[in-house]
Amino acid sequence: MALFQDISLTPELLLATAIFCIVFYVVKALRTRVPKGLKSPPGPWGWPIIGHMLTLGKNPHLSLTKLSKQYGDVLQIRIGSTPVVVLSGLDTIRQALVKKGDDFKGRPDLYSFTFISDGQSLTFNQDTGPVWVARRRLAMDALKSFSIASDPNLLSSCYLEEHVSKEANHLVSKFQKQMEEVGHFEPVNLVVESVANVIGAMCFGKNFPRKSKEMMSLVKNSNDFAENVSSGNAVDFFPVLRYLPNPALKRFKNFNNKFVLFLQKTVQEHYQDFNKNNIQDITGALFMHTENSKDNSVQIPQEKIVNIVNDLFGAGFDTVTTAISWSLLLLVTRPNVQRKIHRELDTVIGRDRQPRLSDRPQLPYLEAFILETFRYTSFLPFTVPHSTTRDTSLNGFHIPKERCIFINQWQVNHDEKQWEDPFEFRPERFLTDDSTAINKTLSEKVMIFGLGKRRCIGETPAKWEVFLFLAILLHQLEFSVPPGLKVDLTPTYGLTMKPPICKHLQAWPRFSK
Ligand code: HEM
Ligand SMILES: *[C@@H]1O[C@H](CO)[C@@H](O)[C@H](O)[C@H]1NC(C)=O
Ligand SMILES: CC(=O)N[C@H]1CO[C@H](CO)[C@@H](O)[C@@H]1O
Repeated sequence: MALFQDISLTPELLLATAIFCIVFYVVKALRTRVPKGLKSPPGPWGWPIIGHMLTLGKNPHLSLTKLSKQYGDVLQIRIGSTPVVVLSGLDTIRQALVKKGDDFKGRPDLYSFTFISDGQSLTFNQDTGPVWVARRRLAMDALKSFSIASDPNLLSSCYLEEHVSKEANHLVSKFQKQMEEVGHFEPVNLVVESVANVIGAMCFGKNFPRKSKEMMSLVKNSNDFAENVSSGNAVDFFPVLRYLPNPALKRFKNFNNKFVLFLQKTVQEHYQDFNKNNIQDITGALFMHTENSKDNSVQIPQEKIVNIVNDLFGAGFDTVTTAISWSLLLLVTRPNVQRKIHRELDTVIGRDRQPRLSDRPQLPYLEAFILETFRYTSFLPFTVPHSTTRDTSLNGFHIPKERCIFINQWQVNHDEKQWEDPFEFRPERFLTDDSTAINKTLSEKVMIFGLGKRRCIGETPAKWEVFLFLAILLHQLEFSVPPGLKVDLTPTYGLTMKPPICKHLQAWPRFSK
């Protein structure tokens, strides 16, 4: 073995060996004790100090999907010195988040989370006790009442339909105005304004400052947020980055401060005209709850009631905007798919009236398109990180208390064991054999809203909102890009993954009104 003969015991080699041994024993000593009959989750070898940070790279959802093929559904990596368990596979994730929901419902103590909503966020705060349960319930009830619940006093079927119809028609005009003036447009900046107005109206009614510069600049800079609360964000795992000059962290803190200030101001203005006999929006419902809070079994501290609106507003505009932005780019790059949606709208709705929420069951192809957009883009590649609330086990692996858990939704949506040709965009896959309805079994395999105790509370309103926006836009317009233009669909990694900015979208009226 010539190779080994050449290596003599130089001082360098001795030193290197010594360091290796020390690191090895320290790491070994830090390993948690594993109960009998269980194993530690497997994973690749990681560098001292940085762990698997380099392995994660720019697209952690892709690199962790690759690792899951080698190490399985429950694997462990280290980011810096923090161990992280990564879950893949729909069955394994269901087992954790649904069957063992209480064990996996926690949130880790991450540095970036402490800046969100003054550290009081329902979504990012570590609390999972009775106060969190009561806040989550209150948020769900208030959201439901002022989005999807039917209200006999309204002309539309519900608040959501009223607000979305109005904003979608505005959006059609905005697109057309851009077409007349410039001949093309960048859609996201126009979409985000419309979507913010919808959640703004649900949260604050008439008190939402629709046209204020402050509001617009906030919603248009939401990338400062989404790119920095992602799973595997370096600042969360390498404390040293907090003390070095860090412009991205500064922007993130700045965004959060402005966001809370803006919402506080809007809430205060709203309180001036609060009338408990005429509740018209989510904030009103929350004010009402603070008044009645003495009769409730679990006392939620006053300041933690009204700031629930921060979570709802924050979760409500970026996600839905991202869904609609991806949809538009997929439509212009797949004219055949767009044609099929147009045909369905013409057959079912015709041209004498607008699409409504109640048309949804009769528009299965549009529904299949939305599901395929969720699956194919998986624009929330991971859920918000979870953590274990106690020592637990999964698939025979021991997972200790307070272990940070990443849930790889992207992997679930591209799993070759579940999907035929997962990398092809094909809405038809979700239709039943006769193409008249959605295959429910298959649609339930798409994972983008999480599962179990932390499942998104906005899932139903979000799905309805995306549906109605797209139905109204596509009923009136045909979208395209100039012939020959290459549209880049490479996403930027983050909590929500966005497509690259495209300034060349075009929209053409389908019929004169
Ligand atoms: C297409 C749009 C949306 C998607 C894809 C989405 C997805 C998600 C995901 C993946 C989570 C984290 C689940 C977990 O940690 O396991 C979440 C949490 C949450 N979402 Fe959504 N969401 C959307 C729209 C909305 C809307 C419109 C609202 C409210 C107006 C909302 C409110 C929330 C809240 C409050 C949480 C935190 C729940 C908790 O931590 O207990 N979401 N969402
Ligand atoms: C739904 O899809 C699954 C999997 O492709 C298939 O086995 C099943 O027959 C489909 N159901 C209907 C009603 O088309
Ligand atoms: C650490 C990190 O992900 N920083 C990102 C924060 O967001 C900005 C965009 O607003 C990115 O440029 C940073 O890379």
